[in-house]
Amino acid sequence: MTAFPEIKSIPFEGPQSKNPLAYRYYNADEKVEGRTMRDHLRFSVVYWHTFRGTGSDPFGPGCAVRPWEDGTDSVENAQNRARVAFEFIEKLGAPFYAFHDRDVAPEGATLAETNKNLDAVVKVLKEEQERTGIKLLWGTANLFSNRRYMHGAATSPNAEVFAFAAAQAKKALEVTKELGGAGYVFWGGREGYQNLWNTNMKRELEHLAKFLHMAVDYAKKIGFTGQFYIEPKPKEPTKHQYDSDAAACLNFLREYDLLPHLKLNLETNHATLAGHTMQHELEVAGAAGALGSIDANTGDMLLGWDTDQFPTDIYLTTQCMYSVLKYGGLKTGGVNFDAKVRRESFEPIDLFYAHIGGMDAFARGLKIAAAMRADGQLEKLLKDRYASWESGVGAEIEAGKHDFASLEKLMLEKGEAAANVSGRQEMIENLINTYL
Ligand code: XUL
Ligand code: CO
Repeated sequence: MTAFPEIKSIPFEGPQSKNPLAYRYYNADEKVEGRTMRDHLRFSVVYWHTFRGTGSDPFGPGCAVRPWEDGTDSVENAQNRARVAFEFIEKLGAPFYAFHDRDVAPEGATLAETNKNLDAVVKVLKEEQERTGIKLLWGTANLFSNRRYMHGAATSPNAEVFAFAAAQAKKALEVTKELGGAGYVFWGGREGYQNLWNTNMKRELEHLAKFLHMAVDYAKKIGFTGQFYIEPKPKEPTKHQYDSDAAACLNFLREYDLLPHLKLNLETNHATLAGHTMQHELEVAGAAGALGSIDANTGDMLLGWDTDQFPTDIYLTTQCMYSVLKYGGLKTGGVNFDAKVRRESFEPIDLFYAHIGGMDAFARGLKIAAAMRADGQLEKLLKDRYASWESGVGAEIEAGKHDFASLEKLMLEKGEAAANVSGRQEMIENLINTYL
């Protein structure tokens, strides 16, 4: 049985190709800065959108055509879907995938039954990983869909909900380890608030930190050595999510001694919801040594919500890959397409078009970013802009040789600071366009 009989595999045909089912830029074995595109980009397909997305929205039910689904929530259907997922990822040629526990297997009536269902599907995932060589980029627990999590999971006012979430995360960690996952993600889910009158924020944040420490401790106990990530998002589903942006996450991690254990998984549409660019979020994380992984997607500038569209904007992917290269490349992380096809794109083949477009856009962004770095003009302009810090008083300040009094003395002697130099923003933006 094949779910995508019309596709053998997606070939690389080069920029001249007119074949919509071929890569024009993503050439897995091609080297950029001495490393293959496969290793730079570490593309990953998400299970939740690509295999569980139905195209439902607040105005109507799902309408996606998925012939392999039998319409039941059985373990058997989930196992079959897992095989279809691997057929898709293999034909696409992506090296990784990512999932939530509840994407892959149905919930049972009790926690024990749910864990049993999960084990039955994980068995198939493992077989398929071994058959195809596709690896798990990261696992995570869905701690937000079930009604028990209506007030949050680790930040719930109901202590038994915290306990249930801990049990669920424990199992998800075990499963991630079992599948050799390179990482494990915590996204806030409903960890936030709708109304501060009924919320003890300090207590909730302490509980969230405790939860993360328990995860770190348990990983150590079972020998899970994958990277932990926290994924910032400012709103949706709560009006204020505690992990609102990269800076808020870093502050939280630092405050509760978690910074050595977690890096950031940055998502483009979450950055825009936070009123930032993705480039901003990448720079904030990179500067703190916490750039971990990317949830690649894009929002729609005319819509204010998390539309999770596939990224096709070369300017955006260039910015992403420039920052990634600048901070030493993706290590345990990857370019994970946390993106869904539009409701109107209801056919299975649309899943291919969507991923091909995203992968080509990132491959192109990688090549452009590498060309910018090889050329060195931007780097030089940046260096020149800070030239005053290379010697004299700038170098002395950086070396800790000054205080307010000594700087006052210097400026009283000089009377005025040296003249400023133009920021050259327009010239630099024009320069960037020459590489595109
Ligand atoms: C939600 C979101 C999640 C996380 C994993 O907006 O991005 O899918 O990536 O829980
Ligand atoms: Co995400």
